[in-house]
Amino acid sequence: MKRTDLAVYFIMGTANCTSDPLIVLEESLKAGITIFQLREKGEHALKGQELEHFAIACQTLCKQYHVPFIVNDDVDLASKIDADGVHVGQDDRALEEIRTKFKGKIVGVSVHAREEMMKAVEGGADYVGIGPIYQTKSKPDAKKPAGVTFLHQARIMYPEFPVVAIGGITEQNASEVVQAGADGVAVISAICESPNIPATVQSFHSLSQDFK
Ligand code: 3NM
Repeated sequence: MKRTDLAVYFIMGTANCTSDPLIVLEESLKAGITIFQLREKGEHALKGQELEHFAIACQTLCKQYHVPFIVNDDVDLASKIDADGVHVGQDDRALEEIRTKFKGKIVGVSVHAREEMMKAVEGGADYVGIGPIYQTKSKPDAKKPAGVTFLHQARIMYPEFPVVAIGGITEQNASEVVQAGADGVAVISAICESPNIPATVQSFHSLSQDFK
């Protein structure tokens, strides 16, 4: 993958939307998000056939706009519907196993410290997600906000490796993470709760361009 693919990384599941999630996704795709991750979590999360149908509907929209479609955690679903990739955390299956299963696809890994970052890069990840940078209300079990210190170190350690920042990123604070070295921002609420999705996506885009 190219580092520019991470510029505006939209993450969403049905729990994150107050209106029709497919309409939110299409509006974001039209506005120019560069990559999309389906992250279906929470008490009322879709499961089984319903989840698969929803995932395929998201995937179909992403294909129309030539935007990579990534599935969070659910390696079996990603594989079954032939998603463009998977994103996994530190508690998910071993990276080596996933890398083998998703040959030629995008594999993203969440990392929080130097050792995790080294393991992800050596294990064949295509990109890493670093967070939470700021306080987030979208992930109840998120770690403590870490600010941009590690993000900045990660960029120094790996000048060319694709890195996206996540957690509490808004139009107001996004420039700080891009300045610290992120190739882009991964957001849930900034887009799901935006009163003007095209303007929000555009503001994230212009930041990544300013710092290139
Ligand atoms: N992962 P919002 S923070 C999905 O730190 C996710 O790894 C995180 O949502 C991590 O943009 C997070 O609304 C939630 O803060 C991001």
